[in-house]
Amino acid sequence: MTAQPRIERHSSTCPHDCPSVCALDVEVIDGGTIGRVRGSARHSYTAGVVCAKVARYAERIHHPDRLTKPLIRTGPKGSGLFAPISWDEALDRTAEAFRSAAAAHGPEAVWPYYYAGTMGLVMRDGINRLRHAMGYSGQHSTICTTLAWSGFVAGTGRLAGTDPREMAESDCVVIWGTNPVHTQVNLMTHALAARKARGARIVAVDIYDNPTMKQADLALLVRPGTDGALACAVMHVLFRDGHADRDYLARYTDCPDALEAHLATRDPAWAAAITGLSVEEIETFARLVGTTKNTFFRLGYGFSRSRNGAVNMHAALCIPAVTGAWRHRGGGAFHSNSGIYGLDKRLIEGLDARRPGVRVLDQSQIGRVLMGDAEALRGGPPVTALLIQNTNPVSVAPEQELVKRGFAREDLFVCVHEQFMTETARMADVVLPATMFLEHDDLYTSGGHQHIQLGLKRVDPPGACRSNHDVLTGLAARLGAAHLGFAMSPRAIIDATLRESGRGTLAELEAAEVLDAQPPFAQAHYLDGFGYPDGRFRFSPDWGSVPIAHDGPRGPVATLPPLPDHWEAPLAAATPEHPFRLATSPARNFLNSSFTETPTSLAKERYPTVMIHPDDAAAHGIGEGEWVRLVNQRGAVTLRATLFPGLRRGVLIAESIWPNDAYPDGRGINTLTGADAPAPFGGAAFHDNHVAIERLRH
Ligand SMILES: Nc1nc2c(c(=O)[nH]1)N[C@H]1C(S)=C(S)[C@@H](COP(=O)(O)OP(=O)(O)OC[C@H]3O[C@@H](n4cnc5c(=O)[nH]c(N)nc54)[C@H](O)[C@@H]3O)O[C@H]1N2
Ligand SMILES: Nc1nc2c(c(=O)[nH]1)N[C@H]1C(S)=C(S)[C@@H](COP(=O)(O)OP(=O)(O)OC[C@H]3O[C@@H](n4cnc5c(=O)[nH]c(N)nc54)[C@H](O)[C@@H]3O)O[C@H]1N2
Ligand code: SF4
Ligand SMILES: [Mo]
Repeated sequence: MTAQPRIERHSSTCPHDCPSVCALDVEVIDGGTIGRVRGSARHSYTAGVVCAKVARYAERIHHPDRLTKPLIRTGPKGSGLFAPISWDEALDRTAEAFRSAAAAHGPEAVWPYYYAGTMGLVMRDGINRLRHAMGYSGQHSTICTTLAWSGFVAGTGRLAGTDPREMAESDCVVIWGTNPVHTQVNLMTHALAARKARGARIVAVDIYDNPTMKQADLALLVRPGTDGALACAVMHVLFRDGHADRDYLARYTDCPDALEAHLATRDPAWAAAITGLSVEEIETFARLVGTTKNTFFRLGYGFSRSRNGAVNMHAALCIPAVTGAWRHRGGGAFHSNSGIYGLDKRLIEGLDARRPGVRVLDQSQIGRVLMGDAEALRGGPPVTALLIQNTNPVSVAPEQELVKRGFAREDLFVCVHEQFMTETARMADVVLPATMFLEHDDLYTSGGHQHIQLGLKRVDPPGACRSNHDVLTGLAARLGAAHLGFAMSPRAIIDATLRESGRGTLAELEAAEVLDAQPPFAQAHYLDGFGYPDGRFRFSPDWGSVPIAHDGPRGPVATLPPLPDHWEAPLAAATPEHPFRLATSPARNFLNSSFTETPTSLAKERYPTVMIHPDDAAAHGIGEGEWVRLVNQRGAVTLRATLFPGLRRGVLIAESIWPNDAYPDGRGINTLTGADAPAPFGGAAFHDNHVAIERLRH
């Protein structure tokens, strides 16, 4: 007779790089095996829902291919030949490599490189403590949020907005440039609840008829990078038809008269020619948001991933300032709440140890940095040693040809701390096995809602896996990096961080499960003033001094349009040689490059494809499922075509970031994407590419 398994249920937090930051209920079977993972029904934003990827997390945490031992390279770089070594030896070798890099070129030759594979603050950002304590090169984190945040804060002066739960009280939800059915499923829960309860209309704005667009009452299919034109024409109609809230404009905005005059020529016919929408569609959208005062604008990341992305984000954000939607419950705009928490990060990031004048390198330009591009190196020494946590640049970073050549450099030492043998780990000299979120303690904030949450250790890790914190502590001891944070446990760091931030204690948070940090209504709706000294929304931002915290250099701000507009100039426009515009939108079953290792996600996504309009396919003699090559000045990618009518002609969509080696010649989609830094502060224009498409004959 077999004993009944013992099932415990624990609360946790999804650690992945997703605005939803779901509160989880996790089954632990017999103290060590993860069972079902559900969305917490007690959490006001998660509301009992998680995405399918995380519901089947047992596949990822108990994956047979997880790294469980430190490894050292035994064959040529990238050969995949490694031998197990002890932790002491692995950390000694890594510390020794960092010491010799610093001895030869100064500490800036070492570049700790990280991103948000875990969103836990201790495990994600602790690497900065080592960086600052040692004077290693800085990282300007541009790969995801820079364009979007710059555009939003340009208008509001602060990265915050309407409580996303207020969507339930809205009569019109505009889902603009995000595909939440794939990327943050909980947004749909709240939007659909508004529709069900009060007949709210759902509008979606995207460049292909994705599953979010299919759920919309009004689906606006724009050409890539033209959202600024749509926003301008909508505002033109609002002024023209008396839907501008002139009292609000006078009290809360900087230059409504200049805006109105500027928009006089930007009418629906003008925007129709640019966006590909009909005049009727633009008029319908404008009438809807003009007559529905409590319209909720949910502005996503996707439409900011173009070289004019900050301008487009700002332009869309100007609409609720014209209608005065911010005055109403359920109205206004929301992009990210990352600005509301005000946590004191000194202990986690070692900000007090930071040395002035240390160079800061652009994360997205890792290919250029490693290939010795003098501008990317900011005139400083070469990078000869990397420590990588929570990111997989040999897959996700633009300009992959440079990235791969850079990682292959014989004089470069690379230590990768990972959960799986990713493409980046394969290029390493030392590979260290990492814990997963249920195997370590961490603290989380959320971009997509307003809670501070915990994710505590619930099971032991497999094999010899160690947490990011433990690796950093081990390296700090060997390198002589002094900081209080290296002498503390993650729990002690969490407790101290909460206390020093006026957010209670670890024990209190553990008892309460979550802390709701939502600012009061008047503040969230900016009714007590926008985040600029005069309290006014900026239709005409001073782009050079937008108040977002970042370490990078400023882009060519002089060229940015002074008022919301269609800014064509920086786009990778279609040309006779490269007649198609390519976007690399997210796949449903992968999360960036994570979950490309789990069997169910792989089975559902099948293989890399590019969507093409059937008429374009016919014009190029391309049939369903046939092999094609996408080509631009950076390289060529071979994948299969799939015919999709829900696209504008001349537009291609390649969903996902498959590993390079999922493509027949080992070149993945980021072979084609660029790392040039868009205005005003850099970023990565993943959806702004021009390419040619060629049919391959076999
Ligand atoms: N399943 C899944 N979930 C994810 C991710 C994933 O890869 N897969 N990634 C996670 C991460 S790191 C992030 S930052 C978030 C991002 O999530 P989102 O905010 O949703 O942003 P994107 O995924 O970049 O793109 C969203 C949509 O923008 C569209 N788009 C592209 N260009 C334009 C344009 O010019 N105009 C308009 N209107 N739309 C455009 C794309 O076609 C896509 O449908 O998602 C997170 N969640
Ligand atoms: N073509 C194209 N490229 C893109 C995008 C796109 O839309 N199109 N999106 C971009 C965006 S928005 C982003 S954010 C980036 C993200 O790209 P990545 O930073 O690569 O994103 P993730 O897949 O979230 O996580 C990376 C790795 O972190 C590891 N990891 C997770 N938790 C831990 C941990 O606790 N410790 C350690 N040591 N490792 C851990 C995971 O195993 C995973 O391999 O990709 C960008 N690249
Ligand atoms: S929706 Fe996002 S936060 Fe929620 S479980 Fe899925 S990946 Fe995690
Ligand atoms: Mo991202």
